Amino acid sequence: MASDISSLLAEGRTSASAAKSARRAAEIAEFADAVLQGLAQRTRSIPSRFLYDATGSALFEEITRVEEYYPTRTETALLDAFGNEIAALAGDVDTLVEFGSGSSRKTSLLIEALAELDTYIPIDVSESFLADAAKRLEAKHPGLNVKPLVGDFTRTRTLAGAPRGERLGFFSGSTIGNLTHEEAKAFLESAAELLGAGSAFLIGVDLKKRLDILLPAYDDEEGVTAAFSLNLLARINRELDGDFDTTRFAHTAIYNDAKGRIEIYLQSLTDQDVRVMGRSFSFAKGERIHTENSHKYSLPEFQALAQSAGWLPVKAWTDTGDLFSLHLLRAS
Ligand code: AVJ
Repeated sequence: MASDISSLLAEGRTSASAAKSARRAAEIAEFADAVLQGLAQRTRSIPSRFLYDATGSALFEEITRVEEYYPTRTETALLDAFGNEIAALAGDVDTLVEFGSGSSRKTSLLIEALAELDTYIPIDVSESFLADAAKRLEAKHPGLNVKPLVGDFTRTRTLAGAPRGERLGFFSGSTIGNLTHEEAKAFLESAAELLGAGSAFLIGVDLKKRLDILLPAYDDEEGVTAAFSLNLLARINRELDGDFDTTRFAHTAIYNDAKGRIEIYLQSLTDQDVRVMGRSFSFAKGERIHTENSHKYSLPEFQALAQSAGWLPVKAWTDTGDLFSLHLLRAS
């Protein structure tokens, strides 16, 4: 009997870990496809989401603490200063839906301001990240119902089991800046559908600004941002049997004025051949791999984009230095 039970338990464990390694294998296959395809193009590029593995996410956390990187502390200060006004304009919000469970510090400030809140739904691809965030926020806000949703928030179509009532979406950190205008519009449309008519949406958006402030934010003195970028090559080495020499590539950030965005590249410092999964790729000195975009918006530019996607601007807040903005929108 006892051995039956323990063998059942062992089987359960095996199938759980089998599911986990199947997910892991699918993730690596997706990464492999993106890298092999991205490196074979004339203008080489790898989608920015692959920057955020465990190491990349930890390095991004580090970026948010460097002096030159103003977005995180500025957005946090805006939530601290205007949380009550935001909450009053958002209405009697019952359910807060967060797209990509962000830093719990910012979320906590918003939760504290929302007096009627009873349910918090963070949506994120990382199950472990979600579990962590859920635990912290449950401990910090007793009585709050935390219902994590595992998945890609750009593809989430239903909030299964979420209470009806007033909903507020939250998308912080100017993560929307990773998307092109077209992708951002599609995301905003799907968020309107997901949250429903009458819902509110609070979005953190980085502002256009002087290049002497903007460029150092993406190329800090300490080299944390460079390490974050170069981790993509290290990840290829780790997961795809690559042989990138990370000392022979340099992180570069430029501002593309026509597109209103920071563009991040890894630039080859020499002529060199690199192997990935048995395939060879030649780099000429100066040749680049495009790894990330970070779009910047003036207030009216973002309001126009939101309106084109079915959201009415309610109010926008900025800091005194005009570095960062918070937009409150309502689904029409
Ligand atoms: C996570 C997309 C908001 O664009 O500022 C920061 C990413 N990359 N430094 C940003 C990033 C390098 C960041 N977002």
